[in-house]
Amino acid sequence: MTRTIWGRMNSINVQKVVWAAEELGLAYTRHDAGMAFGIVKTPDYLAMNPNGLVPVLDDDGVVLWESNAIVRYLAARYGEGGLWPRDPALRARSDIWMDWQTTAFYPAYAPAFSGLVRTAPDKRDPAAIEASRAKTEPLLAMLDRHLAAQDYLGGASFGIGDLALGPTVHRWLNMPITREPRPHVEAWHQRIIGRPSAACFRDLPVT
Ligand SMILES: N[C@@H](CCC(=O)N[C@@H](CS)C(=O)NCC(=O)O)C(=O)O
Repeated sequence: MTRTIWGRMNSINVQKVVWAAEELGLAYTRHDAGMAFGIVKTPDYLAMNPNGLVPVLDDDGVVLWESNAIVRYLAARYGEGGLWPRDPALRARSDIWMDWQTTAFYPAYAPAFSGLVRTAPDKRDPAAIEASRAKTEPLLAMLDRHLAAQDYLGGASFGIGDLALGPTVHRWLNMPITREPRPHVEAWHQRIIGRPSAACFRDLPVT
């Protein structure tokens, strides 16, 4: 049995997958790939992921890409009754946040992140950064209201939604930007990064 993850650890999408493997107690080997590490446009890599992005998982011959699909696969295969609740309604309540991370939160916050963290000060576009901040805050307000009533995104237990959204919110809370106080989001963030499995990303610099 071999399990391999490709992807650099400063990618939130790689963090999701590595965190899921850690949470499930799975053994794996990780190879850096993407950005400065290259690899993602080589023929061998494109044969695994024609999209040419990280992460990729090879779970003993089951080769997958798209981070949320990988997290769902790992949870379904190795976390039945835990990360993958048997009740479809319970599962779906956490799953909602995986799609929300990809379709709502990520597009809103990404320009601010790439502007403030991955762009040299003299090349930054302050208007784009401010527009991104202004789009992200209402989403955090909504998240804060949701988390006022429950400890985890899907309800009373840590789940796939927390795994998928956690690294992005962790980044937001650790990047150099002015933020509105969000007490329930901040308490949830502390709760999820306090899990032993979160050691794989919580202390890494935001780069
Ligand atoms: N929807 C994809 C997005 C994958 C993606 O955008 N990956 C980025 C890193 S977060 C990437 O590969 N960037 C190019 C690179 O690292 O070379 C997923 O969730 O896996």
